[in-house]
Amino acid sequence: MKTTVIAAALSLLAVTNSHASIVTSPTSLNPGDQYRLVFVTSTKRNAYSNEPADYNSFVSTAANAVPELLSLGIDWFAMASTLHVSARANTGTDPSPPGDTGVPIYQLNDTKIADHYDDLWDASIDAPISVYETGLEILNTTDAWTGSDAFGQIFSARWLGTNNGTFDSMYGLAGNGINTNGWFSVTSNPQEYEKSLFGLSGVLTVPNSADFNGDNLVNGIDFLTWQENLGTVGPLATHANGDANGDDLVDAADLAVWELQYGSAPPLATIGAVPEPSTLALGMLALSIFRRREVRSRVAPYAVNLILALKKRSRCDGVFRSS
Ligand SMILES: [Ca+2]
Ligand SMILES: [Ca+2]
Ligand SMILES: [Ca+2]
Repeated sequence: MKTTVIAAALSLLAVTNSHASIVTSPTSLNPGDQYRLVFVTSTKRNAYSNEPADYNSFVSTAANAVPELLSLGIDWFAMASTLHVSARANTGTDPSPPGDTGVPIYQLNDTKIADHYDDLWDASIDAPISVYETGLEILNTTDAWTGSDAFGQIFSARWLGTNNGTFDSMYGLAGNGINTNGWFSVTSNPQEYEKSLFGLSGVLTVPNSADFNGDNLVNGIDFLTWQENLGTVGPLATHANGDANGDDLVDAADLAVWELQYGSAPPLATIGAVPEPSTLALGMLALSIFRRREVRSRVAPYAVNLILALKKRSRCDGVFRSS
């Protein structure tokens, strides 16, 4: 018990002590939702190289120097065009077919930049990209190499590493002071200049979480939230109301997540695509819906027992006032 409490306290301390301003799991999304993260490198480099891998390595080095980003275990890509590879292609953000292809893109202060890849590459972003990988805000502006036009395509004779009649490459602008129209393709500069780059993560998924009140701890308070909203279906079944797995139901499956995570911090974002619900999971979901009334009738004694147990624990962790 003491070990669990100390571990939870230490993990909380670790979060508050390092880059507290970095948000790696956007608060407006629900478990199961996919997204990508973007930042501006605080480090700068020239634009001599014509190799996408060099720029990808540069943004990865910046990201992986930050514990919160390193712990995601995700790949990072430079939003940059070279001779044969556009920024779209290098980042896997080709908006094809047109419409709403792709996932939303957030920066590290929880601000959404684009709803999907079409929105990213329509020459205008929803908000300036204004946060370094360290979580620091860029109050004015800073340059970032892109080698691209405003639509994320290779800029003719101005890609990174070009020697096609010129040694100038295109750059864009980051920071709170920028115009969000044409942000990605402002003008060109000599490649010897040192500039930032935009780094984009691979696709991340918001994990199941039973931390319903967002205090970074899964405990009895979150259980009470689940209990109060048990049986809620549809738009009211939000994460804040006890939907731990994002299926728009507050039911026994959410309690199972709570039980798994009890006494710990909620998990970090996970990598990759949302797995298709397995036959087993679908079967369990059907069963949980079928049993909802039964669960409701059974939960009262269950909850009482659990709260009694939690009150016993309160001598250790102070979740509840002792009675
Ligand atoms: Ca847009
Ligand atoms: Ca909580
Ligand atoms: Ca649920």
